[in-house]
Amino acid sequence: MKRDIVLRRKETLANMCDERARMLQDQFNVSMNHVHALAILVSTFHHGKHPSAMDQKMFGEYTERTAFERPLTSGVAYALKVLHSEREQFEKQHGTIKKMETGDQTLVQDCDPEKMEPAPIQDEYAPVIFSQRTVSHIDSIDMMSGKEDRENILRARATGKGVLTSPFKLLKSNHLGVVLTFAVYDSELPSDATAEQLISATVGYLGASYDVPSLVDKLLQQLASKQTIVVNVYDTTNASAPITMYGGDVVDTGLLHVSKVDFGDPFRKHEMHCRFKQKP
Ligand code: WA2
Repeated sequence: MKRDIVLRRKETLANMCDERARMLQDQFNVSMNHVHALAILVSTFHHGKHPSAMDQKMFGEYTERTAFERPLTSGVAYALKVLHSEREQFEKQHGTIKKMETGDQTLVQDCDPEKMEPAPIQDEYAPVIFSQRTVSHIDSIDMMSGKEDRENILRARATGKGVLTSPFKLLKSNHLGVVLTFAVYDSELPSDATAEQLISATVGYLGASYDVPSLVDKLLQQLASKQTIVVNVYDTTNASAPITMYGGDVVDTGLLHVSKVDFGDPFRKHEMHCRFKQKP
């Protein structure tokens, strides 16, 4: 009898956890597909037309009106690939390329574009030229001057796939988040293109940021399960050093169920951990 109850409890927890993990994965997948489509939009109307048929006003309006298509994202932006030899020309047209400040961004004045420093000399840069209003604070910032963004840009353009950062503190946010990046290429590339071909055909990077805690909260709230179970989401890419993406310190209440979450980047691994709030 007691064993039956324990078994039932275990099953209930597993079902609730798997359902939530699948919802999170599905919503992420939906928004990833739309971010991919935005990369094609920029390729078609900004790089595919001379002169460009796109500007900040159009990008801002379009991304605002289609925000419902990208659940869990806090904003999207487009950064241009600029070589050092092109910097002067670029800055004449778009203004100074700014360095990403990785200090205490909780202070709003630290993000004041007037007070931000020019990017130091590099081989190349990735300044943001178009942004959704919700992330307009990254306008003109060289995304290659941030460690996580830079790694994402390099991996996105060499693979041609959508890639994810590990969780890190986003600019102007107090939470951990992740960034999804798609490279934009100047020509249709063969499906067997080499990394070198992909890198040299790159013209820019379309990225989306995910403020994970607030967005996962919103998702779980819809399920009215907050009274019953406690959910944590981890980046387990480095199995011996998991990074918390969502949830607080764990309190051991006995049962634990682990559901896999696939965010579509085979380089990263994620798990959802679920526990009952109360001991039986
Ligand atoms: N977007 C928003 N907030 C951020 C951030 C970011 N990256 N990085 C740190 N805080 C334009 O991959 C190209 C977006 C980067 C894309």
